[in-house]
Amino acid sequence: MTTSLDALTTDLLARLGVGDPFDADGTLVARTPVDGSELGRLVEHTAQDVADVVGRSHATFLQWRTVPAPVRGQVVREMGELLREHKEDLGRLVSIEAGKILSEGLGEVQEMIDVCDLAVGLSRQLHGLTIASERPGHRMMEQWHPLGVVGIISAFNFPVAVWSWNSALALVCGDPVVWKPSEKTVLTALACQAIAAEAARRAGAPEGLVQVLVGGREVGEALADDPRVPLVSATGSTRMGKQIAPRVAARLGRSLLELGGNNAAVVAPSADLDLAVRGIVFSAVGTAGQRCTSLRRLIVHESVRSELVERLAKAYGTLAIGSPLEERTLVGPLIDASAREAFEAAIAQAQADGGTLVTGGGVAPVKGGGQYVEPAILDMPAQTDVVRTETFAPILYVLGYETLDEAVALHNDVAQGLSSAIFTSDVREAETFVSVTGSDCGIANVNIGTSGAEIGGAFGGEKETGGGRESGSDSWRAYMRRATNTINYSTELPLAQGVEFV
Ligand code: UN1
Repeated sequence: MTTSLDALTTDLLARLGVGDPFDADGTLVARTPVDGSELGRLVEHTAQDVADVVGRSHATFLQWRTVPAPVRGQVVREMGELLREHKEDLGRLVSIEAGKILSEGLGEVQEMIDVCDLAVGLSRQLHGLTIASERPGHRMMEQWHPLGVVGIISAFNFPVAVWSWNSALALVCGDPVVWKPSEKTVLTALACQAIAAEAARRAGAPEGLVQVLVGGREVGEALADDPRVPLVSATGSTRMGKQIAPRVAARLGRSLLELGGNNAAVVAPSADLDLAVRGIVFSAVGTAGQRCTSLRRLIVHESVRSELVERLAKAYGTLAIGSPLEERTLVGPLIDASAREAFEAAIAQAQADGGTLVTGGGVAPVKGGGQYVEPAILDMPAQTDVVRTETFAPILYVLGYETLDEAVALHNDVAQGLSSAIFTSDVREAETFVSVTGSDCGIANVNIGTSGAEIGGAFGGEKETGGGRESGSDSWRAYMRRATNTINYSTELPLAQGVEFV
């Protein structure tokens, strides 16, 4: 099938240094959610290919780990430079392949550039502690050493940024990466691989620091099972995490999990509603509700509930739904038909539970074969099972509360624990929400939405979100192994804990 999107994609891939990745005999069909059309077919890797790729990656590791960390940082610096040069092309490819609007596609590439900058700085700061020894003439210290091959499994919705959080850090930490992207976004992964290869060439680093595996579940499982991969960083649904984590654990490997969210915002009576409406609309509708940080539940004080719902419905009415490549569009397509079916089924269930559909909920009248829907708001009488389930689509459930304790209890009464927010002008409420008795999430914000985190903080969440932390702060430690060294520079051999022996 030939469409202009085909031609545009081919052109973008060429500019990004990918060449022609397609093979008519391939079993993996690359599609664009913009109109559902086929972009080309790719050959999938086998379990044997995974073993070969991991073997090559491990050989690269043995070399890469001896390169001083600040020198390793040069590859990531070149990656950041290349991403700046190719921001427009890669951002557009993300829009075509994942369906997010162009501004968000570009934002995703900016997120990659930001994390590269962070990692370059980190390459001179991968430090351990010196610790006072209880024994005379002894010193204790810790060193952080490269860990080994890092396996990355990523999702369609942030096809490039989440990979860069992992790979920019892994590379400076001395670890090559083997990456299994979502089958829905292989082309952007190949573009990143080409950029990483060029960065390595410019920095004079070894080849094969970043390798991509094309395929589905079998490929992911082979990667998770390989003992030469000490860390598997997996982003996706809780269901996927529950399949991958036990496999990695069975060989006592480590996993870094960033799984589902069911993010809520509390809106207090003192909230600045103008600001709240803007924050809520971006978090609930941005990326067509397909971020792990998307806002799915709104817990509103009864005194502002009807006014807020009315204002949100009005704001939803102004959102342009359509091709993500058109400048005025704010809501692009869902990734595929099964996402649209899940959207419809959740809305039907919420209504059966007594919810009132305030706005949206239907299929949007957009021409072509894409899965475009009208973002929905449902006013709910209670937090029923469907509200407690993450549906990866633009559905916002509204719940009411009377006391902050009640709001926090409702907030935390879900299986997931990724992101959260409170809109309030009351410092006591704000501090309570982010305190130990408040939100139980990995991310808790005040007067901003649940999505759109900066890379400087540690990103991730608790409970069924999986407990991992990626990107900023001290997340780099997950990609290294810590060695504790006790050094005796005396002529005696005192034993710790006062033990006497020979
Ligand atoms: C994701 O959806 O998996 O905080 C990542 C955000 C983005 C990252 C989302 N910076 O919304």
